[in-house]
Amino acid sequence: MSYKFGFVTIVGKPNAGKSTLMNQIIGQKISITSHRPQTTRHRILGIHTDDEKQVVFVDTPGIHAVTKRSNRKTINRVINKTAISSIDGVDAVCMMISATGWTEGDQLVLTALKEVSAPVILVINKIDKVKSINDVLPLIAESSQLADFADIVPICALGRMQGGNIERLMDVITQHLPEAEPGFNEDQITDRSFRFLVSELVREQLFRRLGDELPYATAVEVTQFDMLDDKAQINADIWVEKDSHKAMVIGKKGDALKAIGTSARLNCETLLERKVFLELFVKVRSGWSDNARDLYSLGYDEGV
Ligand SMILES: Nc1nc2c(ncn2[C@@H]2O[C@H](COP(=O)(O)OP(=O)(O)OP(=O)(O)O)[C@@H](O)[C@H]2O)c(=O)[nH]1
Ligand SMILES: [Mg+2]
Repeated sequence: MSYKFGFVTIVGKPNAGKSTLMNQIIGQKISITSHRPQTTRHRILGIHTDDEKQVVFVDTPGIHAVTKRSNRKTINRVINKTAISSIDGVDAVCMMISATGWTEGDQLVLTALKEVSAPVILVINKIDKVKSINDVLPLIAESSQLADFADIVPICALGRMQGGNIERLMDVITQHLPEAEPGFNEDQITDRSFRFLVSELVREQLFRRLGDELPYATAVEVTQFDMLDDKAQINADIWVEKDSHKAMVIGKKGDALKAIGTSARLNCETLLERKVFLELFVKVRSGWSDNARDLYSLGYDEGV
């Protein structure tokens, strides 16, 4: 059989498990995840290569309704645009929903997919949340009435259940890939630089550790990145919108910032496979999320 190579975009409402699935398939954390919606802000490629195929997954920010209020923020418009523009010209689309059932948010994603010519595979995620696979059968039946999906595959992206059915999903995806030579080097797993991935690993901890709305008002910029043979020295700025946010990110006696720094550093060490010295600085930059130039400098380079 000849080699297959193609692009597959993963879309879905915020929190569906898109980034978790991509990391599970690639076997490394290249896209950050958290229990909060709208964790992913950028399009990130994850490249899976084996003897038969190379599949380039495109992880996208969750597509969400833009209300009058949120539409005022440039970042919200950019995030939806990033997700929708990532569907163009790919070989297949994986649309993720949760095994707990269809929601208004999922319907919105389905509407965004209406004009798509590529086959859409419906991925029903989080099947560990239902008692038995039989409980997913009505949802499969309901879903097949809603749209003409190329296939419907229930999975557990966390890999908590044996197999989690991800192998089957890969088989289904492979059926839709064209025969072609690989487009990327076999050891390349993403299109993003280490510098970018490190800034994301810091942002992941902000999303996991800070309460309420605060994570959404933060961004991370790596200001120094020195990779030596046996260690890396990395400095990063955490941008916040106001002084009160700065105090919260730092925490009592610096506790919060310390915990954020320790977890991010450990993840950086796994990624870079060397000892990491990570210094974090919290800076107030009011209005960054609404300023096109600031967004551009943070890598939100899609159609600002
Ligand atoms: N129980 C369970 N939880 C899951 C599964 N897959 C993902 N999750 C959890 O769902 C939450 C959201 O996962 P993400 O991968 O960040 O979701 P996402 O779709 O990338 O979200 P956005 O980037 O915000 O659009 C995290 O807390 C994951 O641990 C699964 O199969 N089972
Ligand atoms: Mg994500």
